[in-house]
Amino acid sequence: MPDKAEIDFKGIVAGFRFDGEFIDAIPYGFGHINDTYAASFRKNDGTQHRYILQRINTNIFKNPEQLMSNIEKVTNHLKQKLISRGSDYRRQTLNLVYTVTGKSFLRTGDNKYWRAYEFIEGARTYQIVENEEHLYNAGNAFGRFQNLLEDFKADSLYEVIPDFHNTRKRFQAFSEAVKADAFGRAVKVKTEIEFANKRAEETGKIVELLQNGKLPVRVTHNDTKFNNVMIDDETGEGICVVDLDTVMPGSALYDFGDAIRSGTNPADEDERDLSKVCMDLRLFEKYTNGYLDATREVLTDTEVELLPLSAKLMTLECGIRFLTDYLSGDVYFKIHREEHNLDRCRTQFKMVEDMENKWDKMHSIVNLYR
Ligand code: ADP
Ligand code: GN1
Ligand code: MG
Repeated sequence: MPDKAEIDFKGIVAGFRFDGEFIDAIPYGFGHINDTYAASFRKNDGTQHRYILQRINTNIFKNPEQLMSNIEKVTNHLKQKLISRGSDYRRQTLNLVYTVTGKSFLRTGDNKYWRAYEFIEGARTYQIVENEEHLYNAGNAFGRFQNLLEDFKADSLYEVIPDFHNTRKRFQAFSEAVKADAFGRAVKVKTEIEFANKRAEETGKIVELLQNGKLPVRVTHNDTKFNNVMIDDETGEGICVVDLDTVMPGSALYDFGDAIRSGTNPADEDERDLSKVCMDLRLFEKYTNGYLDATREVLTDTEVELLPLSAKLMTLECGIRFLTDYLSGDVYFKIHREEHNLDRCRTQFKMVEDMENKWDKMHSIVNLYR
């Protein structure tokens, strides 16, 4: 996160159609990619309210205008669908706040890109699951999100990060990083490199089925971390899916797998005490039930059959990405301490191992829906 003092918030907020007088903007959330702030305003009647203000990470999203075009289209689609169902679109989808010139983003003089959303109050995101019903509800929310986008035209979206979940290509990039060993770190992570290498063959399994038409291409979220769904403070329901940067054509398996990776670990993603890290089967069951209760009629039998594999491959892929970034000098994911990416890699690999040990049980849970 950049030093707050360096940012001209007054100038930035003046560019948006915000209601009221700007009070302040404070860093918000725990994302690894963008810089997120909660911006507070005072209205004429004295009441205060907030907006989410985000600086888009243009090191990662090279074409923010295409990214914002995707988000605009997707949120408009979600809004229309929710309105037609009589649902509360102000809380069940992100709502962009436009700039004074009517754009979905503000480009500042220093060539930074900013966007804003209405703040969803009375709900929050969690880094780890505190209540297992939340995980059922998160699964259901991502499932409903998938359903609402069922009739959205995939080819109207830009592929903002090509091959985002192409696990095989992620493995190739990792192998290149090992070979280059630009920071002399490979020697420290021999065990992790070996762990990934042993599973190289498996990395192409989902991507190949998608490429040869055995799995359907759908519009998917692609970053279904548990902290990307807002949980209602009162009802505990998963009300709104956030973080739409990576909405692209993909596989429903990417979304399921990534959610299991993040939601079923009772510990933090960067926990150093690996004895605390596992893939909790009870949480797996909760998410699977929530997700399949919303999507079973939409998913093909092949998709359902491959749900456990997707959990393993998305977790392996994420671990490989953290390890690649560690080997490359921490250029992608924000880090807050030395070896942060290595710690994150280790939790992911521990989970992969745990899934391998619980393989049959994971299948038994999924098989109830087959
Ligand atoms: P990143 O891409 O960096 O992960 P997110 O878009 O996920 O950024 O936002 C970071 C956090 O901000 C989320 O985890 C959530 O807690 C909060 N957040 C995002 N959008 C909203 C919103 N519209 N209303 C309230 N909180 C939000
Ligand atoms: C990033 O933005 P955030 O923190 O929700 C990353 C995901 C990873 C995740 C790992 C655009 O997600 O792909 O799975 O970190 N997002 C991008 O925590 O690379
Ligand atoms: Mg996020």
